[in-house]
Amino acid sequence: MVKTGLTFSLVTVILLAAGGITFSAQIPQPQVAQDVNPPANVDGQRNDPPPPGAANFEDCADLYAVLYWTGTLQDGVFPIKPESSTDHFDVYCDMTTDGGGWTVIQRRVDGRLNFDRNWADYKTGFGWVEGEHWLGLDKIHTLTSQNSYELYVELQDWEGNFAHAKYGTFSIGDESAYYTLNIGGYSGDAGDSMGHHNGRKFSARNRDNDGSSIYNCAQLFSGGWWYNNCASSALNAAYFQPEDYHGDDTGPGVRWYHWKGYYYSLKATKMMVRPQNFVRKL
Ligand SMILES: [Ca+2]
Repeated sequence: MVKTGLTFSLVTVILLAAGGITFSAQIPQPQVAQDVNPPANVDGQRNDPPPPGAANFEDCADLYAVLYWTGTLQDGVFPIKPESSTDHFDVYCDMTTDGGGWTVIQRRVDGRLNFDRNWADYKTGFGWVEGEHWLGLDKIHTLTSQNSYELYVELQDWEGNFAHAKYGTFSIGDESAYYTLNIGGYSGDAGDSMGHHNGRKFSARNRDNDGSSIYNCAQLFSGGWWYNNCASSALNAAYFQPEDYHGDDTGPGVRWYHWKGYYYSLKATKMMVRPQNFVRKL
């Protein structure tokens, strides 16, 4: 009984500390997917309304403390609402990697989702929150402009190896600034393959804002990115099964140059963001 009382009072403190959360607010429950992706012919974003009484968590880090103190901490899909956003939207929360609290903004797992898309799709987002997904440049801007954020990039090759790159600084401009990338403070074991793209505008196949006067890099790589001339990283690029990929004979694939070189196409990628002050908040 003492333990239960203690737990409840801690929850109470957390809820009160979070501010603005009434006791009628529900603790969001993850929407557990049976499959990591829906069938390949389904292509659209979830647009479910938030659960009744859903509290306004501005990102997965904000949600982390409540799930932690209620003993319900797990990865999954949750509705969030950044400060300047008018609506809730679903995101995938990684609550386990490197201390958790990460809001996923990009994920590839098996190549079934087409990333060779125009500006409008990169702006609004596409795919499935629980599977292959691009959150959307407007939402990434909204997230990363409400606080100081860091970025975690997780990579997997076809031999079962993982590597990661962490950036202590990450934000992107708004559309009028072409979603310009601001990134720095690398650490990790994958090598710094996004530093080359710092300060670059975003490009998609119908919007060439890259640093090459010769190429349309987004068309060359078949995916949108903050291309320079052209890329030491390109995580939205054309996806290949290993039997279909033959190095520079095939062309660029899902690239992270400082880990695997220019002509290796990765199996899986995940990009996710978290406020820089996340650890200090707990
Ligand atoms: Ca160009």
